[in-house]
Amino acid sequence: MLQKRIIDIETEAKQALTIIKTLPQLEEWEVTYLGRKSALNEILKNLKNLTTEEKRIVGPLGNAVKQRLFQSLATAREAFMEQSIDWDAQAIDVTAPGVFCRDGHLHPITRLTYEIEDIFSSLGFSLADGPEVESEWYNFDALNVPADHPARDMQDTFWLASSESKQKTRNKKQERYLLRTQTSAVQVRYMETHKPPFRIIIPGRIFRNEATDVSHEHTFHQFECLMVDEPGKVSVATFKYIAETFFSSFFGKKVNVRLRPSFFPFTEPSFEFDISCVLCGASGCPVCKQSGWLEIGGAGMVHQKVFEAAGYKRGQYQGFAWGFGLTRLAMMKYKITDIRLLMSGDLRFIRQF
Ligand code: FA5
Repeated sequence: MLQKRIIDIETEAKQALTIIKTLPQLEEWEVTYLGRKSALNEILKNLKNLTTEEKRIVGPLGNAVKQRLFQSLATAREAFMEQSIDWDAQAIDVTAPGVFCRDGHLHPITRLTYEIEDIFSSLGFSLADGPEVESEWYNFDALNVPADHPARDMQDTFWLASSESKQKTRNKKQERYLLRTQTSAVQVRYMETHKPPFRIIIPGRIFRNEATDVSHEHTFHQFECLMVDEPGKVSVATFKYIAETFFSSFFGKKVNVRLRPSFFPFTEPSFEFDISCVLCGASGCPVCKQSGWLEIGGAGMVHQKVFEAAGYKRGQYQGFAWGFGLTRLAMMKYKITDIRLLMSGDLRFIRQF
């Protein structure tokens, strides 16, 4: 009796399918014949009330009919989809002009950073890094710049509001935080966890609370170089050689380096260093103000107090450090006349590189 009912359901469902004209009608058909409350589903749900003998016949038959109805539904749905596609509208016009898609590219500062890293890595230097939000200790104290020393005013600082932390510094005063004013802040961080000999470069973004003009930014990039070894193995001459090799490779022509006496609390002796003007070949031009030299950065032999702050013994090691403004170097390389353009985010400017 149930067998006949199932076969009748299948016959009725297939007949109903032949007169369906739209997709909503097909959905209705699905609910009627295959839905949760459909007659076929009711029969299958109540199988448990049948005798074992009946179950053996009704179960497989009910499931087979269900499968066949699902198959019919899929075929009908596919036919409806085919009909609903407007093939003419889908045709591709191969003569239509393409949509222009502009390529992205690296920012000139990023490109220069990679270029400089490549040159230094060919000279055996490895890369080091540090946080932009730095403690007063690494940015100043560890670099031999005491709190009340006028040298701290050489670099105007962005202090972090409520930067008084619960942590005490090594000299027992409250630790304060700032936006690092120089990549030199990474020196002691690195030395605390590494033993000489080593040679590293530290590229990075730094911040100074100063008024901006064509050659001064509040946010710019520096490049630091630190080489430390036993006494007698690293000297000012080593620095000069590395600097000349680097700048010659960077500018693709022979560049000379000149040192002038200067003062940095973390180096002794300290220098400002210039390179021979790459624009006029040191013969004198408006860019080098007819001097034949371009000011590049600061340098010196690492002060023994800096080594001590890192946990090395006084006199145990010797090394040089130098740092230069990467942003100013980019200006020279690409002949950019206003430093503020580089961080302006103005795509008309950036797209020229
Ligand atoms: C320093 O920052 C030292 N940390 C450099 C150093 C490293 C000395 C290791 C000794 C040993 P200074 O403040 O002079 O030094 O800055 C270095 C370079 O950053 C400058 O020569 C200049 O090229 C660049 N610079 C400084 N201020 C600005 C600014 N406001 N905008 C753009 N570039 C700047």
